[in-house]
Amino acid sequence: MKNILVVGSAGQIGSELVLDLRKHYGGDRVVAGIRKTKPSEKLLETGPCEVVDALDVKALTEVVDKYKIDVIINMAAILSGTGEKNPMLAWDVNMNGLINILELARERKMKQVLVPSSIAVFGPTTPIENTPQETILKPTTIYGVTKVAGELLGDYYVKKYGLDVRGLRYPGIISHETLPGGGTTDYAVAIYYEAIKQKKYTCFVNEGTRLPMMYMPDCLKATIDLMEADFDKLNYHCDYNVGAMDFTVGDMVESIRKHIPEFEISYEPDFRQAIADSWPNSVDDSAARKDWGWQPEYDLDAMTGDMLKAIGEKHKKGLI
Ligand code: AKB
Repeated sequence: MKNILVVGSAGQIGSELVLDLRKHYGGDRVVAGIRKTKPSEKLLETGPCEVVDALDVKALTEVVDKYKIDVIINMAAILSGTGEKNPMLAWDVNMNGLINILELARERKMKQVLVPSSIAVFGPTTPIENTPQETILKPTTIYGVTKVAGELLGDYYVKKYGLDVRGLRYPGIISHETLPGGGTTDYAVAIYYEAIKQKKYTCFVNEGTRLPMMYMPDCLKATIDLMEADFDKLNYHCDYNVGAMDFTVGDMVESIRKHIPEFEISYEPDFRQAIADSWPNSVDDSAARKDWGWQPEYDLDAMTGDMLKAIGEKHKKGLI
């Protein structure tokens, strides 16, 4: 049996991952680590919640010992947009937070650490279409720099200490439960909320911007599938490409108009356009498919139907 701590449980992925992990492993075996924000009712009702900041080693160690944690999932990160506004903060949270977790996992001989990476490891000189698993990693954002360093650091702990560290390169993640914060791909969530609320949206990247994206149910599946994969079958550790779908903003508009024909869009690209332009259009995830059976389920239209339904219900109840 595993005792899991999710650091960054209030975030877009963490908040849903904790609930999914609790279904798989049992509520009391999955501790939601929250830094400042008040945990949601769902998190509080389904299992333990503790204040955890990866930069506070003493408090982190106390929680790990209290719950006999042997698996840590580190979902705490400063994303690409916020990172460009505050590079030192991004370095501190993304690198010092990570090494604190890896060191504690090494000292306590933990079973596993999951360290998410991102398509932000790629840069303008990386092949843009069907980006290979092994390729040029020269990002132009501080977030990307920390993600490349994080992948290498995780791999180092695997080789040097025999610690089981794993990670996947998330594309933009789209969900309706918790809003993302500070990322470049946030437009792909905001567009659905504004389609329901205002029937119009001003997008901060242009119509032709194409990026790899994934719907949250696939993101949760990828994360848990990788956690469960047989270590001996892994040819990579902290850097698996995972694809699901890729589309332009224009494609999203078309998909939304199948449900809301009057939806209007305008474009005011800002500094995040250059970040989006430096990332791939699509990724080659054949290594993930081969090594641990990765298989996404959702395409753009299936996701759009689901997103609009869920956000529409929240809107009707006056929750947004
Ligand atoms: C971001 O946009 O910064 C993130 C990511 C792709 O890692 N969503």
